[in-house]
Amino acid sequence: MKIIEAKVIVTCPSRNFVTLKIVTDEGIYGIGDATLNGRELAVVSYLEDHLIPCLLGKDASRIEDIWQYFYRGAYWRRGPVGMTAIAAIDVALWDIKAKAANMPLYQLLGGRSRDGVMVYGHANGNTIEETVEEVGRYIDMGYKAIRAQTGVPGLSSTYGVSKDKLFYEPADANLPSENIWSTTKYLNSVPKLFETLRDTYGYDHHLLHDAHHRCTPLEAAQLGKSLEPYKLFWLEDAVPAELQEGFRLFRQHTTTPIAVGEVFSSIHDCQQLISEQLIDYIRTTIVHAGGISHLRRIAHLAELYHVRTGFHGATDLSPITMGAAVHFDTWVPNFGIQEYMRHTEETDAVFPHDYRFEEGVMKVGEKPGHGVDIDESLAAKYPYKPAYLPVNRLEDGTMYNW
Ligand code: CS2
Ligand code: MG
Repeated sequence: MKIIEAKVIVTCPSRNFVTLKIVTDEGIYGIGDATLNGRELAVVSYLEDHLIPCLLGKDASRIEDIWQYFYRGAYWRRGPVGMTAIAAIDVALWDIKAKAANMPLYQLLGGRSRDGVMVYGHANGNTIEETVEEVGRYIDMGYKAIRAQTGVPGLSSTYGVSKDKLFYEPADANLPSENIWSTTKYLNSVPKLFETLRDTYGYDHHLLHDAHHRCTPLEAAQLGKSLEPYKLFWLEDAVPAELQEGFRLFRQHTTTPIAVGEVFSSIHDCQQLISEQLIDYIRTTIVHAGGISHLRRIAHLAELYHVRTGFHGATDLSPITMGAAVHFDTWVPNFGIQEYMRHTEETDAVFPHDYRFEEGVMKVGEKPGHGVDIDESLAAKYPYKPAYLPVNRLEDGTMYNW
């Protein structure tokens, strides 16, 4: 089965998405997500100028060999741009193989381990009262797990609090907008949010929180300890994880479960975190961590150390990634939870799919492949729009983590 065409489709229904479509000489095609929020065109060029010329003519059935060819062959290994490009090829080839076998992707991976995959939604508000109300809305929508983010008193903006409640898109300007941050103000306000949520709704629902890379290990330890009474499902991205051993200081002080990894692009970014059991959930995602072939390696390593999956699933990951992730989640033995930020109607129209949300879980479809397609003529109606993620400064002007 020869690859005779590979093209990159850039579209912007509500936000930018990059898609790779691979066509074979047997008329079967597959699609993969290549979206890297705020750096989309870097991946477009990496694919069009460097990978696609080497891809044409290859045997589409040789998924692993092609993955190794582009990983080892790049010489300059790892990193979000290269691994997102490789991921797009990998997912498109798995889509093709499953279609050729006439089976849904989860069957090709090893069959069902569960009927539905538990997902969590994003509730946010400018104040604790607004956020508590939003969490109630997600409970009414049937969610069993809800992430809660709220404004920080004294700060004009913060991560995770959006203008539009249901659809949070952080890439909000054609040049980076500047946010101001204070970890002290943040640490003083978060525990009150979860105390209020537990007082209001009790302990029947999972609550999650994303600290979005804003703490040092000691600050994360303080935060984790302060949240222990509220029994979070996880505290996410509390510390930037370049220094994996830094999580030892965080881990030793708190029993609040730890999740990290949405910005990771390979197993090497999390090997120590997993093997030293410094985390409970790994957040790597199909689109940014080398595709299904590499994510399987990460999930198998995690399984050895009691670490479960908790894949990233924000709106800047296309429905292709969501579809492939729900297949992966349906199979993977050490499944934890799947993030599910709803895409807009325009996005869903460009990417028709058969996964569906039912009473707090996501159900996978039975169509051959990952069950997601792209409507190219509709995609063409939404040209690329430059959009940057915000940057963050401390109150004294110091550049900080967004
Ligand atoms: C967030 C994301 O969903 C999450 O956990 O960390 O919204 C993240 O900010 C975006 O994906 C960045 O593009
Ligand atoms: Mg996050």
